[in-house]
Amino acid sequence: MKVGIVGLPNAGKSSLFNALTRAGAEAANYPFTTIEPNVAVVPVRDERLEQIAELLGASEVVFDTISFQDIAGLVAGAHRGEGLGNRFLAHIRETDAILHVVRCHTDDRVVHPDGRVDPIADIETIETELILADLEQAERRLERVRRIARSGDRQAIAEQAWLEQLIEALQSGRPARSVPVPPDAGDALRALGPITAKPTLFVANVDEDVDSVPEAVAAHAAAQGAGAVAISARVQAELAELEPQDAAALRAELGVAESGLERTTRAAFALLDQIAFFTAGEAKPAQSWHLRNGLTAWHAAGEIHSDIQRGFVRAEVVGWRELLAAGGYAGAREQATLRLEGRDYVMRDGDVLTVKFTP
Ligand SMILES: Nc1nc2c(ncn2[C@@H]2O[C@H](COP(=O)(O)OP(=O)(O)O)[C@@H](O)[C@H]2O)c(=O)[nH]1
Ligand SMILES: [Mg+2]
Repeated sequence: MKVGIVGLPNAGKSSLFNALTRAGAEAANYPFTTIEPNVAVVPVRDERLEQIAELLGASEVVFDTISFQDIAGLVAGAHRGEGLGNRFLAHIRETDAILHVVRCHTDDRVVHPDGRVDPIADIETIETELILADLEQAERRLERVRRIARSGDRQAIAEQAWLEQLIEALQSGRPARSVPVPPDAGDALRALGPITAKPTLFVANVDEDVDSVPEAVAAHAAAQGAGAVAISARVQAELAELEPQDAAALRAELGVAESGLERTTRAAFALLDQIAFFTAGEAKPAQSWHLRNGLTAWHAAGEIHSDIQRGFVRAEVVGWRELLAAGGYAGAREQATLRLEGRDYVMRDGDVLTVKFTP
């Protein structure tokens, strides 16, 4: 899963990126990977998995990862190529979700590009750029699809109708997510990849002594069906630089919720409607995985390995709490909290899964 971090210059994107990256490095047993200076693959720490690993005597703990990209350079006029805008917009198009960092803190030592602190105006500046970028892309796509539609291709005809509606919406400032794709238009959404249809999480970069999302930002997010979390990017970045004990001491002193970053990563997963499941056994790695909510044991097997999915026979499933309560798999079997399930079993968040398969 790839998440792009956007926001105006000085909003706090790099601070958040650094905090997420270093915290991830700290949580992992292995070094995180930096693909490019602005891309980091971060393990998603999950205490449930740590408990399971300890209980079962796992050989190691392997957290699922999430990749963050710090996308700088988004300014008013980016869709026209201002400040290398087009290149940055191309990066955003490749992400699964967007973290939109909004400056809410009032530290006047940090320069604001427009010389004032106005979170809603800032959000609108960014959203306008994203909408205009989508508009340009949609118009280009429409030209191509029109030509195909003329030959009578049904799917192209449906896609053309959708694109025309979409263009109208974008022109009046509404995001692409407000125009659903008709089922007969095939993979039109993937073909276009509109930025304003991506799930978005607003990150309110608040003053150190604030722990809630400003009302106006919360209302804006809610109106869009987006999430919102509050964080002090600077405090989180500073904490992430410290040794764990020192960080804990500073946190206590500042009264900062330890879960600031975890809250953000978790919110990002919830935003994408993902659930976590685990695989674990004695002297084997304990691993966490993610899967779209509503998918089945068969899909979960595919996350682990395509061979396991192909040879799927049945699944043994137990909730993480029940597994802990029973003291292990044997106990869970006795208490009948460990169940045999078929391929169509719908996975639940926190399930511990063992797939029986024929190689
Ligand atoms: N007081 C305060 N300063 C912050 C906060 N977050 C970021 N900054 C400062 O604002 C400046 C710009 O932050 P940066 O993360 O580089 O912003 P970017 O341009 O969006 O990447 C830096 O000097 C940060 O230290 C915050 O929560 N509070
Ligand atoms: Mg930056």
